[in-house]
Amino acid sequence: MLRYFTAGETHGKCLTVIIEGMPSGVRISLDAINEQLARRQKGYGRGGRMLIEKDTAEILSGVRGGITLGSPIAMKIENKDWKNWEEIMGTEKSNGEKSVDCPRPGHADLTGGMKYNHTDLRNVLERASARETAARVAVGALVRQALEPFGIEFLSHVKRIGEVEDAADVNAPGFFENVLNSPVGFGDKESAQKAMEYIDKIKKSGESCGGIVETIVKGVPAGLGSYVHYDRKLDANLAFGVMSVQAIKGVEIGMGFGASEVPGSHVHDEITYEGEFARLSNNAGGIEGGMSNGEDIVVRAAMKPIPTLYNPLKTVNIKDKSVHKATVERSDVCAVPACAVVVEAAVAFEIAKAFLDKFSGDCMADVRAYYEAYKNRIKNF
Ligand code: EPS
Repeated sequence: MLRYFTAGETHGKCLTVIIEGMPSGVRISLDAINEQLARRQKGYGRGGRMLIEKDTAEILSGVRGGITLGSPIAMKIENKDWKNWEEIMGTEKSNGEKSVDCPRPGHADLTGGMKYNHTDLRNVLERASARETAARVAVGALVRQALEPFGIEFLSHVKRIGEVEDAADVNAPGFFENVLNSPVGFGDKESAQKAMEYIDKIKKSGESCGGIVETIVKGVPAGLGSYVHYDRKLDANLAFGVMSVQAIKGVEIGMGFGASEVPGSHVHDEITYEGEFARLSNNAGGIEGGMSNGEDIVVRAAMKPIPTLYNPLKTVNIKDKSVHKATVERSDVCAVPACAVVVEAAVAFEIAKAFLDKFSGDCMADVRAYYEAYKNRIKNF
């Protein structure tokens, strides 16, 4: 079973991940991982931290000569900002400076402090921070390399930033090229301009903003996940993976909440057969009965505005219980384009996990043999 751990504080020395369950024989490109890490750092509305960092992963184990060994893979991403925090965040010694007493509404600060009995809320925010998503992007970028030989690809884009929606059609030619070149991850240039003006306005008023991101997975064979037991359902596992990303408040598959508003004939995708089974539409977002059905998998996620507001909300000081303004930590005004990359990575992990569960093998040769046999069998179904 594919699984991973992450460790690391936002101003600690580094982020670390261990991935267990990758078969041997997967060709790994470190450049491809670093490309995804660089994508995560971009986007209009990001804060000062991204000017300090230049995230790159180092593979420490489990890979030899660019090929996985089947053993656990460890990776490290250094925090360049660490040199400014060594005295405060040192694991041996800390001078206790920059302590946080005034929890930010919407952040993990208050409840995390109560739960772990921290009198300095920095101990919470250091780990709850979305800095951890760099580690998750590295994981997604690594595990998807096991799927690439099978033609599975992941695409993502931003659908909305605050009140501005992308007017472009996702199926229009060149859409994803435009997205890659857009500072807000939109396909339509005019909408992108409006989104940037909106972010400027939000920034000026000391606010932050959220948005909606979408990931599309192409080339997934029918039959990943299962209807037989709740914890094997692919949509349930995708929702878990995506919902666990910092600041995500909603997840939809395909038509999602929209499916509740119209009659069944406007929702369910009619089945055809021309040499193979297909659907005439894809309102199900590629998943029926907890299983991939061979169509594109479409996952959308809603990100709330980041809780750090430069014009802070009211809160209570945990030491003397006096009314205060929330702590202002350096932050992003808008991290929605980055969130699209993180959600894509979370989806990539869940799809890789389901794929390697279905075509389980210790080495890629076994995975490939099982995949081919299965594809041949269902072709004649
Ligand atoms: C982030 C790094 C953090 C934040 C942000 C995401 O760095 P710093 O705290 O040093 O500015 O910029 O995280 C949050 C806004 C948050 O609330 O968690 C990153 O690497 O993406």
